[in-house]
Amino acid sequence: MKNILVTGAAGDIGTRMRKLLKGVYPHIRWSDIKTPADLAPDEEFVAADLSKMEDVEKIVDGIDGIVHFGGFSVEGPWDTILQSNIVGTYNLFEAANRAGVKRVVFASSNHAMGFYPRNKRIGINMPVRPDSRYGISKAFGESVGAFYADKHGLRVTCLRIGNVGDAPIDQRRLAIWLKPEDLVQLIRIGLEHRDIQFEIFYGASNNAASWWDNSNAQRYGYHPIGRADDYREQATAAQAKLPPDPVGDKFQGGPFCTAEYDADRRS
Ligand code: 15L
Repeated sequence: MKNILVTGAAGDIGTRMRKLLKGVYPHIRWSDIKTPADLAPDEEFVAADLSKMEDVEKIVDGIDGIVHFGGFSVEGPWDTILQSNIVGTYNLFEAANRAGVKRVVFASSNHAMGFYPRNKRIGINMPVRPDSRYGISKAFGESVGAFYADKHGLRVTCLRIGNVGDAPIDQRRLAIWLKPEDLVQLIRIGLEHRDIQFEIFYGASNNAASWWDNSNAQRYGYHPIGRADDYREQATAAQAKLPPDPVGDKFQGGPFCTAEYDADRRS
């Protein structure tokens, strides 16, 4: 992989990856709808609105592999999710396929599975249970990826990312924390491992409290170095300051499950 495109360059994860992926590939083109504030002079940046196919065609030109973080990264109104994540992700895969791109790493999310209860260990062979319009868009993106892999031979890796940060910040994040360096490992497996055709990995570090079976990623050599348990005390203290959330505390997706929740009104 020589020429890499990374979308979502101005977002939180994109900003971290701009530092950590520097020098890993000979040429990285960064893209986002807005220019990152801290863009370095040696970084190639091309602005694109993913909902516009002509923009997407420009950014994928000459690219071997894509890491797709772009789009709307939390719950939002339907039209925002529709344009940024549904139309945008479709455009990305369609343009990539037409341009002869070989691989795509798609940033999916734990919110595609958010309505599984926390006491259930889940793997990659269980039906999606999105907790939000955002989660639906991530499940959609995984389906689009599978379609382009199966029908057109694109090599696709979907990362169901938990929470990327310097440390887990509450009880839920003790289970789903992803150390940025571990995300780099997962991206590199997706872009480089010769056996990848279509795979789903959980984007989580080595977390004792994890509710995900990530053996599929381990099969491809993933060895996370982050250990959420090293931060247990501070995460537990931070959790103690939060108000109880009877819905969110029960489900893996946490507050994404709570927002607009009224399933109990029928009982
Ligand atoms: C996500 O998918 C979001 O992009 C991020 O902002 C966090 O909310 C994360 O999930 C999470 O579940 O903590």
